[in-house]
Amino acid sequence: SLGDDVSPGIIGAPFSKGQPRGGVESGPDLIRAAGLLQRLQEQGCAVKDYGNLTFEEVADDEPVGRVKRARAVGGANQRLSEAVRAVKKDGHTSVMLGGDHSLAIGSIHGHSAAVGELSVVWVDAHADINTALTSTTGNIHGQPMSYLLHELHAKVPVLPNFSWVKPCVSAKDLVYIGLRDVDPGEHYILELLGVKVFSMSEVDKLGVARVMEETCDYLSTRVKKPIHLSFDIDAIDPSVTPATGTPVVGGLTYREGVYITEHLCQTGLLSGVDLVEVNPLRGQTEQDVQSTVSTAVDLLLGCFGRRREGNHPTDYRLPEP
Ligand code: Z70
Ligand code: MN
Ligand code: MN
Ligand code: MN
Repeated sequence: SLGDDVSPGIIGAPFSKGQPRGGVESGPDLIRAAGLLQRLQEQGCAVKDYGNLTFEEVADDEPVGRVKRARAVGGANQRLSEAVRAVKKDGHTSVMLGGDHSLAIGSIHGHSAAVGELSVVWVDAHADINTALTSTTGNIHGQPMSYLLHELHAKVPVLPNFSWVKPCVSAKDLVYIGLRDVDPGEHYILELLGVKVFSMSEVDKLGVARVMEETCDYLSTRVKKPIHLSFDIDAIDPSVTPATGTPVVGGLTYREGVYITEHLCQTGLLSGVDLVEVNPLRGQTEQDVQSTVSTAVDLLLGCFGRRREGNHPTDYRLPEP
């Protein structure tokens, strides 16, 4: 089966301080409890679970300008960056289970530290590219791409516990899919840098198959770089994945989400994955939480060779009568 040449290395990052709502730190354990590891093994993946990271409490983490909990976010991401780098050096495709989306700072930084230049596919309702100075909320989960892009380096102040962060992604190597809630400062940045964006309008216009073809054509016009997929569960429509901090109407269907992961898997270039912003405390019912978590699992299975037509083991033999 397709899964057997890729080996996911799973890191849990139970961290929520990039945004104000508790609950998102339960994401890693919930996604595991829904059977992620067993189901990856069943489809032929040699999966390794590195467990959950632990994060230091930070006393006196006072706002820096408008930015909230900078010291905690900086420290957690430094730890995550080292962990992702180690998982990549062990030969795995890194899988970071969040936690909130501020964790993409450490995940992408560590991935790039191990393998060099990356392509980044960011699937999200939001662009998460505010700088510390354009952000109106001060929540760092709305800012991670600003710390990672070379082109924004001069526009980003160095926050406490952020001095280790070095920009490692070029704007031409970034593609967004699923946007539908973009702040004015973010829209300005996207246009200024000429970032490739497939908002929900483009998904409607082109269909997801053409969006993925164009995404991969765009990213491979120069050299084929390893791909980092950063998937915010709020990219999917809240009718399917309601248990998340900031649901936005008009999102990707379950099938569009799964198709994105299948297509990226088939490139053979998928080298790191984030699955973030699953928050069980934001679901109204148990069914809300279950639907959100099982969608997260299915997106991850799609990243590692699951085919909807069915997978079969390579040693399958028909029973003789
Ligand atoms: C807004 C901000 C955001 C997720 C909200 C929202 C960002 N642009 N991201 N929920 N997952 O705060 O910067
Ligand atoms: Mn989002
Ligand atoms: Mn525009
Ligand atoms: Mn996000």
